[in-house]
Amino acid sequence: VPPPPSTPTPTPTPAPKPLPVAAVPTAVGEDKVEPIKGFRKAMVKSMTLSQSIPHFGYCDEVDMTALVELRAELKGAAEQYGVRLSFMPFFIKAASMALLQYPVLNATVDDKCENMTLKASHNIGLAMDTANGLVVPNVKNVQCLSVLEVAAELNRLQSLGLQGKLGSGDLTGGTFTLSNIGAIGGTYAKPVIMPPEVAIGALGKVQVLPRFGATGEVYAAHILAASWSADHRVIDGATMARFSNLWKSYLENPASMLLHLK
Ligand code: CAO
Repeated sequence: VPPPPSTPTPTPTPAPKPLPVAAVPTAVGEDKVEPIKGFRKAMVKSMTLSQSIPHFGYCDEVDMTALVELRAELKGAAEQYGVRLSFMPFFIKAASMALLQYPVLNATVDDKCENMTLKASHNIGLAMDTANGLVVPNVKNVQCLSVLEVAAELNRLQSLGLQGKLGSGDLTGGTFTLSNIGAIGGTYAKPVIMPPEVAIGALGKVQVLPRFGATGEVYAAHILAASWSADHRVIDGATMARFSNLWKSYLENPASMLLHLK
């Protein structure tokens, strides 16, 4: 009699692992309803309004290597006047100088988008992260100010912003906005236009990255990414790109700003 066919013995399925037990039990708190008021309420209004604007986006990178050196040189000199010199005053002044060539970007449009006003003053707004949320004070008449004067004004606005003491004079009348989100982090952003303005730029964190020099050598470059948004009903992409090129050229070759400084 042949032996019965041998049946393979099934491998036992391992017992499931027990769920990890948290050493410290986490309490489930209560949901909290917060009224939307103050600066946040203002943001609801302006950002809802801006949703009706068709945004055109444009990004480029700026080699800040020369400007990083220049700022390091000038920082001490500014401190003698009690002024803290970050990159922002250069970004703002270069924007104003480029706006002189492209005034259509320093403009406002009316509610029905029937009229555009090219603004005589360059009141450059800067998005500011404060304890009370996002505020956008502006530096008035940047076209008439030196880089040092822009820096001093920026220091004043920043200190008022931190104390929650910015007044409506500083918060209204902006004509163009820059948002230095790179002070917190990040590279690219998608900035939202502050109506009735027509353009805004967001600046990323300056990063040290390898880039090629004029003769093909690799060097450690300080790179800033800039992301622009423009109101595509009234601004075409070519204008935004040309403005960005000029702004970038001032920052990449800060000595060239001297030629046009008044
Ligand atoms: N890349 C690298 N370093 C940066 C930088 C950047 N993009 N921006 C700022 N820094 C540096 C500054 O040069 C400064 O360095 P030092 O100590 O060596 O001088 C330091 O970081 C601190 O700068 P700061 O933030 O105090 O000053 P600032 O003039 O550069 O920026 C302000 C001022 C108000 C724009 C910024 O503090 C801020 O609030 N940014 C956030 C903006 C924001 O929230 N945007 C989102 C809007 S949409 O919700």
